[in-house]
Amino acid sequence: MSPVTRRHLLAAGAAGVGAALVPAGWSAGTEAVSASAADDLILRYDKPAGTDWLRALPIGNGRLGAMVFGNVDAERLQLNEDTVWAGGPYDSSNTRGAAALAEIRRLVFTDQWGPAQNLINQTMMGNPGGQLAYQTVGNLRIAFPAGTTSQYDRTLDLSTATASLTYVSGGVRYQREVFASAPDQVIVVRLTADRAAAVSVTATFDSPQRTTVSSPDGSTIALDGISGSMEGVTGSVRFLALAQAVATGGTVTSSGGTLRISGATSVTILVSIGSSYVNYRTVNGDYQGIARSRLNAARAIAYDQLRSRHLADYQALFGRVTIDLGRTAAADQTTDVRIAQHAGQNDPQFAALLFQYGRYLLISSSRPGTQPANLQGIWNDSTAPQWDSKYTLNANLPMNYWPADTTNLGECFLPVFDLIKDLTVTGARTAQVQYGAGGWVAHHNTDAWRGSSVVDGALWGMWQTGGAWLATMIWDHYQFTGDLEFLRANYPALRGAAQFFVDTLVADPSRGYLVTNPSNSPELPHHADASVCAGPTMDNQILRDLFDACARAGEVLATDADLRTRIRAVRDRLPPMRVGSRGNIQEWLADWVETEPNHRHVSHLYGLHPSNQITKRGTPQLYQAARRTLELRGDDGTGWSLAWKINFWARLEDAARAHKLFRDLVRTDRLAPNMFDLHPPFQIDGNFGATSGIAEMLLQSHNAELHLLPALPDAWPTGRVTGLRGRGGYTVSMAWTSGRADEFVIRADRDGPARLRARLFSESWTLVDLTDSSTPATTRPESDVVQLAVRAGHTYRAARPGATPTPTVTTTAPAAATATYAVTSSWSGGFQAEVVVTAGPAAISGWTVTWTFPDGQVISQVWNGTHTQTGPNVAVSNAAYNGALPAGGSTSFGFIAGTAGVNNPPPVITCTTR
Ligand code: FUC
Repeated sequence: MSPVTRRHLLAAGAAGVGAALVPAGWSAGTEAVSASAADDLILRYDKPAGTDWLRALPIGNGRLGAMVFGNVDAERLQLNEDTVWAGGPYDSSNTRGAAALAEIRRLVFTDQWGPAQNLINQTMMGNPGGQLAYQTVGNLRIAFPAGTTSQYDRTLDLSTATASLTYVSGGVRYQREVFASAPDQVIVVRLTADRAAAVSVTATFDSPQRTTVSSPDGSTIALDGISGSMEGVTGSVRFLALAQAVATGGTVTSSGGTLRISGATSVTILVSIGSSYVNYRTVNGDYQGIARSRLNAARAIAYDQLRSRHLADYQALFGRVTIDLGRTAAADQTTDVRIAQHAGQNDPQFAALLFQYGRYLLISSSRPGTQPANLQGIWNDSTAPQWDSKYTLNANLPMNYWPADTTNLGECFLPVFDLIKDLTVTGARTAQVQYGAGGWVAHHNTDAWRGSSVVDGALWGMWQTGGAWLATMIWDHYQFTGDLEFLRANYPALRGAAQFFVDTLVADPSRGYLVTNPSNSPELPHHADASVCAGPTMDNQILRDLFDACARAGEVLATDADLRTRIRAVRDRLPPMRVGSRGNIQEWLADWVETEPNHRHVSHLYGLHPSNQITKRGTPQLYQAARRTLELRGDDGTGWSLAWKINFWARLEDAARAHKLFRDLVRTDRLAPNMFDLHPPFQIDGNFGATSGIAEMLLQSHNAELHLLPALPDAWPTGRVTGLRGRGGYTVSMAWTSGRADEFVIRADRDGPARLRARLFSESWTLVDLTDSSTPATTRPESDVVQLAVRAGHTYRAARPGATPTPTVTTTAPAAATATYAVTSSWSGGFQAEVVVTAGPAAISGWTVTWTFPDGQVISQVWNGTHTQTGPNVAVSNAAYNGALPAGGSTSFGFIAGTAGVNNPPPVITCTTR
């Protein structure tokens, strides 16, 4: 159940119908439901989504997704399963490509771009010439009796990954709660009321796909379908969605595809979906068996168990990072009002919410074994979505995964490496038949079938380094984890990506450099209607990273010494970056001026972010030129373009400008009411890019050092973050007051030298190894840099003298703490309770209270994971509970101090409730 504080119950307004979304922006009602600090990780609304998908709330377990509309009398769960894609396995490679390559290259090198593009369009396009779309499964619709309602409150709680709804109708308080469980692979819908026998609903499936509906048994409905045909490829992914009701009290029947529940006190509807997609070349999976076995397994588990298993799984990931950027009364408004009014308000907590929303969306759309998050994550209501809701490699897919390692969700990255592995097969064929080359190649898009050829026309698709960019992520991920097995398993993909370019780079006749030809600087014409070129700057930057990654991985794995020598020789002949006549980073080999000065792609700053080839201290001239490039391109852009620019400005260490770009993103034309980023239309890359950008403002590690608080804006004067990750294997927590660092707490995964850069080190500071209480020896290579030898498993604390320490080892502090517990208010069928925790000898902070109520429900709530308070009386946690008031019973809660997710299991403190 979602926590409903008494204040909400009193303040909630009447339900209405959500307004349709106008693409150029939307408006929020002005009346605001009052929220409280307790709800800081909650998206909250006082109206249903109506028919507006961008007001519905996303839930997901990586594979299954749903958009929950929260309409009082007509609930809609728009359903997705991440392998339901149009078409089926296909081989897109164009066998004519290799023969035409020499002539295409000649045309490009002699600046005959139009004829070159024509020839590419004739000989290099994949077959089909476009890729295939990710598609919806359909909808589960739940009809409730119509009636007048009041006290409507709709939420998405990021700390529990649960969409909830409550309202009062006919004197009865109704609750709805929906979550997608990863451990049990079902979507769980829970309907309750505070009066016995008050829940009566019917449920049906529908879909825009080719489907049939049925009632396989007396408590289940089914939707059996097959994905659509597209681009001449026959739809072949079969899917089965099942919904089964389990009721307490009342009756459940199912016939003719309609599920009827009447007179129940509570109902759990389990939604299970199976798909026949096995992998990119096999679609004969037992989709019905999968759907049924998941459902049968989940049915055997009590609702409370389903919920606590979901919470344990989700919170183990989500709880690794907490963030507090300060809070103002602006956070008391509903989420849509906060977005609509962001420009005129100081609402630092919204940055924390958007940051955590990105992490929530990644956990919900990308788990080990699932498909990677596509352009819309896993949430798509269409059979023909914009840009096919696939994987665009020239900006969007990489951006989706920028926050994966930095915000401590490394596991969520793994589906990308599976996709890369598939592309090493399909892309090897494309490399061979279209380039006569070894290794593998992927161009600017791919899909569930791992299409690797050129698509959409030369102007957009003739870009060779999509696979190369993906392959660089193998090395980057390894830098965070140090996982040798991972590196060994993925090294062949890295080597194959490099091999392709060793085989295909050609010497630029006028300059002598080795360059890609044909390629482009993504989607930007350098002359009218001409984007095709040789050796665009972005390609050269990506290839430097790829060759370095491959060579260094080969070294670490002690393999391929000869190849390494060749790769390094090729690398040294790549064109260097150049400063153009306008003081900018040149985007092409020639100093051309882009045809669209404000184009959304700023590809040639790949070298600034995500790469590290342009740095403030290492390449000061290029750094200045990168600044100038961004000034020339301007701040405006699509959602993802703004998000990338937050990262760029963070890397330039310009906190004010990074924050300005963040604010530009929080506008009604760039953020939907449900906080989905708008290109427009909805594209999830902007969400992930924003989360990454905020992480980059707080911690950077791209330059063989941890740079702590490199771009902290004035707008977040006092705050705290825990659990960020840095390359080299560091987990970092930081606290600051009035713009000045109080402390950094750094845990090292591995032995080695650590370089720490921070303004703090130019002032006075202390450093201690918290694990053995020693004072590490340090050197000061620069005035703001401290260097020390760190040991695996040790935690180090650098602090401003006098700053209150945050305990990081938490097994003793909570045990020494005491707590008192009291019911502070009650209402029909529920109550609100309060706990006051008193620290032991040491002050404690950064704590979580998990409430476990007598019927086994776990409510992880209030300032869960984010509230930080220091001092002897640590503070109060409130929880609301809708259920029978326990009379004199015993209620327990777990208490965690320190960094959530890093702690040992919390001790359980038992209190008497009355
Ligand atoms: C690239 C971008 C577009 C859009 C699409 C999915 O083509 O240039 O802006 O994000 O991918």
